[in-house]
Amino acid sequence: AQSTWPIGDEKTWKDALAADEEKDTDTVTRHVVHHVSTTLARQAFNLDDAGAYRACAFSVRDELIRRWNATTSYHTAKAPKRAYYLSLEFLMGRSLDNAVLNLGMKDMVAQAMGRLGFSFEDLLDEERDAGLGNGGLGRLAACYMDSSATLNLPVFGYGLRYDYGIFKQLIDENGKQLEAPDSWLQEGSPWEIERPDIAYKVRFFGNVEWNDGKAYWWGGQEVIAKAYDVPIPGWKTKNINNLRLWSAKPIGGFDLQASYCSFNAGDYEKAVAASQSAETITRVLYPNDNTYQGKELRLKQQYFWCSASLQDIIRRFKKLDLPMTSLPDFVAIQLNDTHPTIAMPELQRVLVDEEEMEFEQAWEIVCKVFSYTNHTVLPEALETWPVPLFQSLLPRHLSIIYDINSRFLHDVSQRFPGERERIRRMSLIEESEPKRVRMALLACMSHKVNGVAELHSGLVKSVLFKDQVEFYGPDKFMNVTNGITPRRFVHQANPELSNLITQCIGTEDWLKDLSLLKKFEPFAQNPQVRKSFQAIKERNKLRLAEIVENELGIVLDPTAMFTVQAKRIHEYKRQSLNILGCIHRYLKIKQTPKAERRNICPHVAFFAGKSAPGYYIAKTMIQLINNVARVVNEDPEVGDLFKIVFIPDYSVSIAELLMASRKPAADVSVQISTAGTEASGTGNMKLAVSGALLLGTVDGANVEIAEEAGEEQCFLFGYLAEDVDEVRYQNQFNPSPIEQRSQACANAIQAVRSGMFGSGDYNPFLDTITEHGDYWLVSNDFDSYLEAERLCDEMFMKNHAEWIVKSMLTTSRMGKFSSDRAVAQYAEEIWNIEPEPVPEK
Ligand code: T68
Repeated sequence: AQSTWPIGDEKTWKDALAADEEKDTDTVTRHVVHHVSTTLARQAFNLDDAGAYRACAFSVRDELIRRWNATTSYHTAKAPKRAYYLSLEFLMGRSLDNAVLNLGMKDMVAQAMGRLGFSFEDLLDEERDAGLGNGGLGRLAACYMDSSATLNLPVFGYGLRYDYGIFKQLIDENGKQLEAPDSWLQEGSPWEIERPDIAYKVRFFGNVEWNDGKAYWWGGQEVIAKAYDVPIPGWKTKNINNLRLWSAKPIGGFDLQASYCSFNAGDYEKAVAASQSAETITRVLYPNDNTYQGKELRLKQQYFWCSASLQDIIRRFKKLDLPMTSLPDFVAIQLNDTHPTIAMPELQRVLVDEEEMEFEQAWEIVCKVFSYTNHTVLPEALETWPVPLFQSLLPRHLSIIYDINSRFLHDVSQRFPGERERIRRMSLIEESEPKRVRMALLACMSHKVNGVAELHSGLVKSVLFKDQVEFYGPDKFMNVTNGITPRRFVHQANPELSNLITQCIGTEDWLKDLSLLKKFEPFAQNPQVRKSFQAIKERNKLRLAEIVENELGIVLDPTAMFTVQAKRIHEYKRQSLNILGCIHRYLKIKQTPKAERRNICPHVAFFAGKSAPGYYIAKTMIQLINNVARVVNEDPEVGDLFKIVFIPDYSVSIAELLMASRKPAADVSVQISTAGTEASGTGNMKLAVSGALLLGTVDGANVEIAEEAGEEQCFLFGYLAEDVDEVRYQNQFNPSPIEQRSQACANAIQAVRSGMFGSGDYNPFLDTITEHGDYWLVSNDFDSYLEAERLCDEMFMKNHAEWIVKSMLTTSRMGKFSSDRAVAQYAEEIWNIEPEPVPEK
């Protein structure tokens, strides 16, 4: 607790602090002007929107920091158990609108900016997205930070401060994806606070020496991890949590020690080069999702971040002056996928080598502290690091892993005597050439392992970690279905819908208790509210159509059915099925006699998403989508019946636009992964709360969305997860001709091969379906997909009143999918932490 007043006169301090806390439109206006003239060093006459945004952001940041200080001192004094969320990705998107909403300052700030001659809504568009993530996994981490703060939970995030976030996607004149660097820090970010006082050394390479049974790791390369803090405000609470991002710096600027003695050009240049090599560690986010690449620099990133975070966690714990054995009573660490698994042997190293604890006792503590979230069952995404790489980069950790493994395998062989095959499967070391460290099996030694949707968690137990469930027992393995923050994805993104809900149910509380959405359900029977709901959707669609026309020059019919598939481009996500379905639709329109065309439901198919730069097939799919779009959109015979729009450079902000809709606007949410491959999906939730009906496979969280909304509200199709293996086997070893699997699919593919959509080299992609066993079941699911679409069209066209009811029911029944619910579950079932609201003064 704060005991004595620091220096000077107590009254002076208190008056000044109190004055600083007063907030009204006048004070906000003054603060903004203050930042214009001092922080930006500019004058009113040359202030543009970009400058006004920055000044505004700096004044909001001041308020964030004030409250953040209060939370930090309160939590430091109270020292509750905390949870630490370790994620290599935090896909935060924009912060200004979210900050003013959460602080309850939106009207004030908007008025202040209005007085100064700026439209607040326009200023919001000046902000660059913080794109420190690839997709669902990174955005999930951001939603969980938002919810933790909202629930007053003492949760601290740790990640990396990449100089370059996810690349910017451009589409060239041939429809191909190009990548440009995302230098998001170019103008600096007002949302981070540099902490030169918080820095740790991290070692790589070097040697391990043994002395008296004790290990010493020395030499190699040392790098500094420097902290940058991002304050995380919660909805209508004084609590502000912290996200700490590490940036790599060379020791002592650049390695002066090496260049002091013989200060010649050669040494100096070497020192500069070494310093650059240190900074390389946090230069750029790896742009792959759901694949494992195995680059040395990636493992360096992982260890750098885990080592710095653990040093920080342990320093905080040590202030409590308690024995290390009580660490699990104060610290819970969540591993967001296997990326931070090296933190487990690292904590073991600290406990054994530095704190001189017994190996067994230390490992017990490690297992109690950690828990692990799995986000995929795809084998190509599972991290296994080559032993020689580990040996050179982290020699001490490798020896710890070997120690743990031999004790573990000893236990396994006691439990399952003589089962050599089982032991081989369960070993932390894969006996391949070279040998590899299986990170997921190491992460499974933590005390809780969870999947991210019911179906996925089931597969985690029955397929991926079957042996582990048999060994550890089923209690360790659980499900926490993902969620999304309703503040960003309903209230901010779809303000008109948010207001309608609030008006109807008479309170705003649903924004922090999303289960209250069910009170909106009866209004589906109220014609007046139905009309308003429909009008909001129509206005949102109209605005989206305007943006598409202005930005891409494609004219859309806003009354057409808008379908949206927005996510990373991946074979398992099957944008392939969607685009081949589009080709089928196009061919059918062309075959339909003119007089009968008015029976066709007008359609706009939206696609958005990036491909990993090295993922050839995914890039080919993007090219095909763009070239089919070009042909269809320019065909006068088609007119308003069908348009295809690829929105380039998908980001959190574009998601807000497409899914909910500051101008959003989907009628149909397209979630069509091969059953059993999409762990959860979260875009499906974002679209559903804004009333899009689900057109999807029985996969990931689609299952629970359909359960909640009622299957009558959804258009489900395709093979079930339990049947996929068999179909796949047939495709591979006993394939029927593609025409038999689906004539419509064969025709669509034939149209592409005929050159109808230009001369791009689509064959390697098409061959995966026709020649190489159609691993993702595109042809097998094709006809049932078309049938689901047909039902969907029919209802939209012939029974739009019913459609609106279904849409409202969907919105009302999505209460489960709040990230508040998900985080509360982690807090209670895994972390064992309690809310710690900062008391009112
Ligand atoms: C996603 N995973 C799942 N991974 O695909 C999605 N992977 O079903 C789920 O809803 C979401 O996680 C949240 O649980 C990813 O987004 C990655 O981005 C990724 C990044 C690096 C390495 C591997």
